[in-house]
Amino acid sequence: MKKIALEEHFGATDPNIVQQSEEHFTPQAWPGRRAELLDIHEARLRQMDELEIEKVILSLLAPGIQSLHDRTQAVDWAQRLNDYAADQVAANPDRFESFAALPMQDPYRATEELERSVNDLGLVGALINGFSQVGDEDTVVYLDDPRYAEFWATVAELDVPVYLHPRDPLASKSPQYDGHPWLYGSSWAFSVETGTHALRLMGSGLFDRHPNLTIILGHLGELLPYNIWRTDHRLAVAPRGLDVEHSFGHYLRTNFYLTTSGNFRTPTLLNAIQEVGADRIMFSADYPFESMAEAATWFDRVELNDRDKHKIASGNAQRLFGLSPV
Ligand code: GRE
Ligand code: ZN
Repeated sequence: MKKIALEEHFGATDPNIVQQSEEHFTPQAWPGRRAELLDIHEARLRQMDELEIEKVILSLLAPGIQSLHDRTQAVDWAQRLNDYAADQVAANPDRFESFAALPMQDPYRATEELERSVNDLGLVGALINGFSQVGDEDTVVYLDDPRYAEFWATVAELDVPVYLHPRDPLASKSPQYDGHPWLYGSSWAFSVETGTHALRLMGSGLFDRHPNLTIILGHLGELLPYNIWRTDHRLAVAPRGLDVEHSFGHYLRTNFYLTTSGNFRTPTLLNAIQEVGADRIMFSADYPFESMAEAATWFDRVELNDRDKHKIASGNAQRLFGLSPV
């Protein structure tokens, strides 16, 4: 089945950001993954052809710009990497689009860079890797912070989605993981961190101020579809100061889209469909951190009615990003 995929990462050596991903691989696996991150038009495209992935929306690897605590460096690298992304799309616009990377360390410059990326470079939205380190390594700022009020107003005005992508929490702020390094990364901490970040956005009233904002979450919703009923159920009894217009379940079904990136599990997909509906789920792989072939062969074999399967494969992404039919 023809598919669009939208959590598909690239790296670069100028500026040299690709090495950020090294910690996620064994020394044996790293050289191959590094090459896959740096490649766009060769092995990646060949696999897309084989697997009927007709279009890919590219994004920078994680944590990317979000960990560059020096503001000037964050702004400079984001600009250069977005220029690079736009050049890659221009080299094969039938098969590639890209999200922008944004220097959230400087809200004003991040807003400008989003406008430049969308209006001048033709990028389709932004992918933000969770909180940003600002000024020094230990200062973390989440996207519900009041400093981002203008940024979110601009996102709403431009009417582009923001992909909220995982990063690890800082070890200095995560005693719950002490002595258990296997809980970091994509096995567990990524999802807890990102699902919690999404709940912060909901609880901050962001979607009351901007009811048309669209946030995309990968990995079939970073644990949220499984637990959202309970979260609302308990908040109704003990709101602890929460003051928003709707339930979190409402925001999840209204302001979020979920992708299948890195979560090729049919019962989990069916649960997500039951919680948010097949209109809000989109195929993705999470290449090269995950296998494009595993993602595609799993999805192609999932037993689902044709209409919903087509929506998840490509129809929803086509509509959300205004893409031409694949
Ligand atoms: C990702 O970007 O999704 C990712 C990483 C590192 C390891 C696994 C993974 O950045 O899925
Ligand atoms: Zn990813």
